[in-house]
Amino acid sequence: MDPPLDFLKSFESAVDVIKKHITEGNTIHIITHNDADGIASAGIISRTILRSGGLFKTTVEKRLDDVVFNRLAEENPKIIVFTDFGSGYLEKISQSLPNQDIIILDHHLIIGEKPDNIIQINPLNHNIDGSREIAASGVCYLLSKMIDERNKDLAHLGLIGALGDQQDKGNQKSFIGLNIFLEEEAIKNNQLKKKVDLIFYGYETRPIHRAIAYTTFPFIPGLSGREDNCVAFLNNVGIEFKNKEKLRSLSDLNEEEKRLLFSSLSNYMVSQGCDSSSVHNIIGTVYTFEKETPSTPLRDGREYASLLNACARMMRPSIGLSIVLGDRNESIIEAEQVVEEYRRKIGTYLDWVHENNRIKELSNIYVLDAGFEVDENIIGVIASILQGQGILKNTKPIISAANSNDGTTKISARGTDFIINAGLHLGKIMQEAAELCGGSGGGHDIAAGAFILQDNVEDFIRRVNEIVSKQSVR
Ligand SMILES: [Mn+2]
Repeated sequence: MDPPLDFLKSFESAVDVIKKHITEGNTIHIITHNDADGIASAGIISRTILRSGGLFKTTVEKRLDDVVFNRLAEENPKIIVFTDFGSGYLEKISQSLPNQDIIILDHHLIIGEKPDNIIQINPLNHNIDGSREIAASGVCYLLSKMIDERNKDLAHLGLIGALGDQQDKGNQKSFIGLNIFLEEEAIKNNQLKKKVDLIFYGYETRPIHRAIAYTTFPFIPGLSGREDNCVAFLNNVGIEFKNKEKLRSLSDLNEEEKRLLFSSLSNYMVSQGCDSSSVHNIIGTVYTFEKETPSTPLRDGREYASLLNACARMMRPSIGLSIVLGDRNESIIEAEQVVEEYRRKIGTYLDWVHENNRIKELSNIYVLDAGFEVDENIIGVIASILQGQGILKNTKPIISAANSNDGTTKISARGTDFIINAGLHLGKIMQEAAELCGGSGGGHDIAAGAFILQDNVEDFIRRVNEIVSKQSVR
């Protein structure tokens, strides 16, 4: 399926503007969001400019606010490209940065009318579902290929954001919509191979117990992050994780062993209170990046996305950017250390949530108010994991909150297919509730966020609970 013509046409002015600035030798400033999609997006654009002989400067931001806009206005670059955010801040961007070319490459909720001095590429303007059918990295890939056809070898990188933003919403965790177009291009270029199997990271390359322990989505209580428990689990169900002295990977298991592993894991998850849909999530489409070295975390598309996310969330985005730009030396070693710390942090936070019974159930939402106990950069990941475990009811979204040291609170909201079908749009709910509390919010229907002042958290939660009951058509 090719991208619709009106969508492709919307890229033309951006292509011209970027080419012009490359030719004139101007440094192209890229500002991106601090998650896997943001890093992949900025990486694709940076690599495109680099290949075209241009200059770029890439910075990663948690959010767009006056601090960022004032700094950019002061630097006064000739061109700024916003990737994976921007559509929620059209008016602010236009007013704060009137003197330069502005390009926005985004797939989030568009708030307000687009001012004339901004070029915006957003699938939502073309009846394409930006939450499920293409991520910002996919938009960046399409732009990259239009700047130079030879960049079609970056198609697989365009899918990293889709995996990071959990757009694998098709049958057996496959892609839908325009992501399939990218997938086909990547397969044609021999960059990508797919198959349906157990979904644990490092399917071909990692010892089984480690593959299970290292996987963040789905997060299996007691096994994820716990190599020791995974070894005990395998011993218990009678699956040899060693063949003589060689550790076996999932691809070494025969069909019968795979079935045994699946049914044992399912039974275990059910005993832990997980629902059937989360159990099914351990099987899905595995995306292998064929040109990456088998022993590295970049070989598996989901693991690559998770690694970039870790770099972003642990405030080391430049490591992730170097990797997308092509560094396969120092950056990999550093990234693996960051991932290790990140995994440990997530485990500690989840233990804290469970031990202290921190999830409160209100009439229409679940609430996790973590105060200062969870890093604001990681609260969204925690909300996604809690939501994906299938222990909470799928009829209510989870709204999580973590305080920052600057007096604000980061809110992350995560929904389920059920509540989206019931008519909820979390991005719009975050926008409305945040505005009523003097903050700002937005995002996708199924995953969204907001920033508010710490004093307003209670008020905000109360309003969200109210708006959910109004918006829902249940
Ligand atoms: Mn995104």
